[in-house]
Amino acid sequence: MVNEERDGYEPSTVEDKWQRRWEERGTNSFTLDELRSATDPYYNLMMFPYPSAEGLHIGNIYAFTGADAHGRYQRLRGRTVFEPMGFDAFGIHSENFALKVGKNPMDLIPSNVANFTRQLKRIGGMFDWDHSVDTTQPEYYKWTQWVFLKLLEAGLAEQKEAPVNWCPSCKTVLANEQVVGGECERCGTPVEQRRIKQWFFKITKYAQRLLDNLGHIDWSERTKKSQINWIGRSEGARLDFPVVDGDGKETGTAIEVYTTRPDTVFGATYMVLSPEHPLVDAVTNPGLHAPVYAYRDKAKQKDLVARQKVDKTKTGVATGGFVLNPASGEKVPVWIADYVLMGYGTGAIMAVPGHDERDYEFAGTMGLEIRPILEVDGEPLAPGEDSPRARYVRSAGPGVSLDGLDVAAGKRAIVAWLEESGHGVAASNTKLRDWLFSRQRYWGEPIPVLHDDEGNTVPVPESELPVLLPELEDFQPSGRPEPLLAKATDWVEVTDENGKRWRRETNTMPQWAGSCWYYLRYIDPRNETGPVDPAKERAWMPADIYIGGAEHAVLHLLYARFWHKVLFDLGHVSTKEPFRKLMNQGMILGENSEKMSKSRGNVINPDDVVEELGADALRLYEMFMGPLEVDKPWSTNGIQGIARFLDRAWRAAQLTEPDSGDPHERARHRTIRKVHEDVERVRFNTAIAALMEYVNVLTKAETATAEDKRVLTLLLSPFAPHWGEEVWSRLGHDASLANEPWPEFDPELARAEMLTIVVQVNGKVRSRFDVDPDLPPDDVKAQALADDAVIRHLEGKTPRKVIVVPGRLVNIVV
Ligand code: ANZ
Repeated sequence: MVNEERDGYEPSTVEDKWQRRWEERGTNSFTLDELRSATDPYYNLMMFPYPSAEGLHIGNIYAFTGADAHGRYQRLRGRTVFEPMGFDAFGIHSENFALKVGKNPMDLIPSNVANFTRQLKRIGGMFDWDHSVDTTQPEYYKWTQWVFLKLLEAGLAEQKEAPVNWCPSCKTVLANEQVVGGECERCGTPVEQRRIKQWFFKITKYAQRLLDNLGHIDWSERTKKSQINWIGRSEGARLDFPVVDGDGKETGTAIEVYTTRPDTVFGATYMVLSPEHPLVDAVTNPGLHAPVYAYRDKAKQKDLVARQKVDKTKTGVATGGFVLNPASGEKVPVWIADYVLMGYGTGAIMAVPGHDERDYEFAGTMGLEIRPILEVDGEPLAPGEDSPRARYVRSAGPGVSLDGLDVAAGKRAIVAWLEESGHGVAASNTKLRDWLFSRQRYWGEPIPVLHDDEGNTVPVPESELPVLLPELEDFQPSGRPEPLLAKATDWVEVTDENGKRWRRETNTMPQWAGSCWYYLRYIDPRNETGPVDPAKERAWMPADIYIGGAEHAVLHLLYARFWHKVLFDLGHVSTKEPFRKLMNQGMILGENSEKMSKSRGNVINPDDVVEELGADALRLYEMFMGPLEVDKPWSTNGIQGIARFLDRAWRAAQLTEPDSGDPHERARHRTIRKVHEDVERVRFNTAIAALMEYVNVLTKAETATAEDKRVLTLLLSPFAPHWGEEVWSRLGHDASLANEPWPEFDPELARAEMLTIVVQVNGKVRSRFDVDPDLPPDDVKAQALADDAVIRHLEGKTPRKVIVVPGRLVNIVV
């Protein structure tokens, strides 16, 4: 293939050689002293991979290469860059694979890790292998268990029986975050609801801070939004509806509801209790016990997420009981329906079918009264609709009237009246639920607590950590909620020094545990006395940038922030947030923009690509495909073009000096400026395009100065590090280019020659001005429309069309 044309550039030998040298010279590893004393530290963190048996996929390589190019750039800029790598190896993926091949995951993981390490070294990442972690190693999970004990001590871990999501295919419970549209996030199986005693972390206590601190970190808007929505904070009121008997007399009990729209109380024509609500028995008319109980039993089997869907056909049954609407004094019927959940608000709602869509649908199905109480120009608002012009009607009762007010005023007035009259209080709520943390599978960290026969639970003393995961021969999940570890009877039974017998906790931690704090352990992975040395933690945290997949927005990223805040409160870390800046890379798609998958047969194997064209071609190609955050299709032609570009650049670095002067000075400074500005914004694709242009300039001239070669090599090196080192050494340097300074540009020399833009109004030339050739078309257009002569010729009319011909012309049609 292309090798004959390569003029001596032979990627496989060059790449092998430099990978060996980096390792021998410790180019990318830190000593302890360097770690402690770095004056300008830059913690370049990327989401660590789970080491599957298949090896790294091209998407992993994409994320890691983007992060690595960024890290290499920061290093050339003079920062001390820490770029660790590790393995997130507990969890159901590894366990299922182990079951499939009939081996213990303990025996499989090391070979997967070895294969991943080989591949990661092969792509030339600047990884500091002396600071690697593997979450399944006892010296690592000892500290994961330690964090669990800290949460327990702080009163943030509790065991309780509750309705939970059960995935019948994964044969374990799931956290709410793992249920997407009623299905298991991992395998797509509809989840079932079960009542089982489980471990929960009280993440809800941190909801407000998890929200508030989003304002202080530089994260993609998309991810922030996902967290805000997931936490789901709302403002409203809680109000009491007294229960009345058949004659309308108050029984002394009241049912409290949570509503975000207390102002719509005059439109509340019925009430709905969650089937699990504790007052269902008390309100149900004895004659209706049979249908009410039958409905309740059926609801138990449904999962919580499916129950909340707006478009789901609503079901429910009347209890025959009544409550009083506190504002209107009317008697309204009480129903039970599964669209109201026990775990949210108070588990009871005032139903306002005139304005709430779900209530509207339910009322329609059940023939209940629909009473809109907000109108615009005499027309009622539709359910779910909002308008600043809406005013209340039919909203007056003993003690309060909202008629004629707008919504903002109505909300204030009703809350004031509720509080004054004692019918209710202003209240807020969050959708976030406590984090269900235990799992019934084998391949996870044991939870370090002991239980006795009387139901007491005690932590395993810190000195006895880690609680080692026992080796189980048969770890096939049973499908019953009893955890697998219960089978390890020798391990489960413990006798303490007083002869008292205990049973070990047999639930394991979920796959999210190890990844909640690995970025701390990277800094100090061999520490035996604590999770991380405080001085090193202070030097390196928070991570300056965190690059990884967008799918972790409300799973890993929420959990890690929560653990970090707890560790901060307990004085174990010095920063409130773990990750200062977050970037999400896009996906690499198949050649036809479809997802890559084994079943489609369109998976690109990175080993094959590296074998054929070299790691640098792969790296450079992936970075050239487009902005890091965007999804983009793979192109075999594209990567071959990039391999040829590396050859051209190789030859350019060997061109002879010009006879005199510095003919490419301006082009060189322009290139430095463009590459610098683009790389700074993580716009690698346009930076690479600028380097291609520069290589064309040199190639055409058939000359290059030493300075041209120095600049080209350094600028290209973050993307093609092996190529860079080889060229650098051939230019006569002994030391690695990784510690060289990043080239600087002179703004005067970097200024591009200006282009003259002609502006036409209705086909006639009316003005001219000069612009920088890099000015985006929208800015050129804006400048044309702001031009004095143009404004005169527009005579106050609005242009119908503005056409920009880049670099030449703006045509305005009025
Ligand atoms: C009356 C009303 C009128 C409501 C209206 C909304 C619109 P967010 O905003 O998501 O927090 N609700 C309260 N508790 C519920 C539960 N346990 N299960 C299902 N729905 C529940 O939602 C708050 C609103 O969701 C509450 O405000 C309540 O309906 C409903 F025009 O009360 B609203």
